[in-house]
Amino acid sequence: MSFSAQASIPDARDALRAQGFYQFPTLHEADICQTITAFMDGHQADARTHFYYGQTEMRIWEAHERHPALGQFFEECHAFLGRLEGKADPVTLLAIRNRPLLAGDEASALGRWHLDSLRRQLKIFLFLNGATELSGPLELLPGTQRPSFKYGHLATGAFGMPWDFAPGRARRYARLDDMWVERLTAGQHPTTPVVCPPGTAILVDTSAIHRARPCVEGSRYALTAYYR
Ligand SMILES: O=C(O)CCC(=O)C(=O)O
Ligand SMILES: [Fe+2]
Repeated sequence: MSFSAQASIPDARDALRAQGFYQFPTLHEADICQTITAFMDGHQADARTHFYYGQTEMRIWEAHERHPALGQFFEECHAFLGRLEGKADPVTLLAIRNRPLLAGDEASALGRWHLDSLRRQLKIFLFLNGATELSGPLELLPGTQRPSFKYGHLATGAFGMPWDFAPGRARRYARLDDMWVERLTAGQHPTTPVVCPPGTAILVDTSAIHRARPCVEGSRYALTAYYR
């Protein structure tokens, strides 16, 4: 069965509002997940393929145009969001593969916590081979997507000063201070790493504080459906 087959719209709405994410109750078909990871491993890098963190992270953009199984997953995401939001305004599908950071590359483990935007923004992730504590799970701080949290911290300057929001300025919320986030996780907002079996999909409001935890062992293959 595919990931959205038994999803509940009221449950998704409640979870998004309270926690900032909703885990779909059904795993995506194992054979389709395997087809996609094999496709990613065989992919020849092109202009829309980017590498980060000493080549350990590969991002294949416009993934929905590259294989029927990827196109079908993206279509299913649109259908679910259409039911949830009354519309789906898709941007693109990313296929992302992470392998362990290189020995001694401490820099790539830092500066990862961020918000994608200050306003509510939805993404659907599919963890094709699941995720472990060590393979670089998505982590987020539940509740930090709430307007009361975001706008409260906007006033403290933690997400940037008013002049950071001028066009062309780096947005401070795109790279949060690690120590500041660690204090939040030690207090009211413990982090939730999405440790999960292969085929797990989740819907996330990426205006919550989140990051991909550094991969130190194994590998993580994921799809990310982007919406406006
Ligand atoms: O790949 C991940 O676990 C999260 C990456 C991220 O920050 C995002 O897609 O917004
Ligand atoms: Fe993000």
